[in-house]
Amino acid sequence: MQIFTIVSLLGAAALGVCQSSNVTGKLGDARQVRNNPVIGEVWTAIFDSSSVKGVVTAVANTVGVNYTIDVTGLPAEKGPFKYHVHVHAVPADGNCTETGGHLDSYLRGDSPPCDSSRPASCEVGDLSGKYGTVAGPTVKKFFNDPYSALNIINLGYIGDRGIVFHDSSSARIACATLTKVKTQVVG
Ligand SMILES: *[C@@H]1O[C@H](CO)[C@@H](O)[C@H](O)[C@H]1NC(C)=O
Ligand SMILES: *[C@@H]1O[C@H](CO)[C@@H](O)[C@H](O)[C@H]1NC(C)=O
Ligand SMILES: *[C@@H]1O[C@H](CO)[C@@H](O)[C@H](O)[C@H]1NC(C)=O
Ligand SMILES: [Cu+2]
Repeated sequence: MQIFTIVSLLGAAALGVCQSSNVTGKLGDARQVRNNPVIGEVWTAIFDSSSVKGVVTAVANTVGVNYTIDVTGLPAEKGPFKYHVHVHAVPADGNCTETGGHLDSYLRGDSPPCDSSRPASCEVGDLSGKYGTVAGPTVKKFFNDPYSALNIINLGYIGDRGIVFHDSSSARIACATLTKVKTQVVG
């Protein structure tokens, strides 16, 4: 009886592991982006609240997007911090709630949490799930996300959407909109 119980518990645990390792979007895993129209095109989200200042830069790459986080003023005692691409831009009043939920183009949802060893299976916008949370107060971090797009026809399009930082209670402590940097015409 005891052995039977242990065996069924182990079986249930193994099943749980199997299921969670297969979690993906309703539309499947995110596809790598290889059709950005202008490689090297730069978008920035400028943070300039009373506390958090700096910039998150997104550069169109041959595969996905190169992100650089360069911010300061995150209240270190409230970390670690998560950061995501949310669906909507930040409105004029700066209310981060109005950026909506994570960019989740493949309809995965955020539960169970992103498995960073399978980034294609995570919400496209769940950047900290895929590439790690950050500590404050100052962050400098670079990563490439193959699933983010700067081609508006792609599911993973991040342009004109909000970048949001959350503290350890998930409160939205800072947000800014990714905006295309005007091309400099050298002449
Ligand atoms: C994942 O799903 C596939 C197909 O549904 C199945 O064959 C495989 O055993 C599953 N893998 C795990 C680890 O659950
Ligand atoms: C993106 O980052 C990779 C890795 O550092 C680099 O090789 C590549 O040139 C970068 N792409 C652009 C467009 O800057
Ligand atoms: C921010 O927006 C949310 C959702 O619309 C609203 O409930 C909340 O009151 C707003 N906060 C402020 C400070 O305006
Ligand atoms: Cu978020």
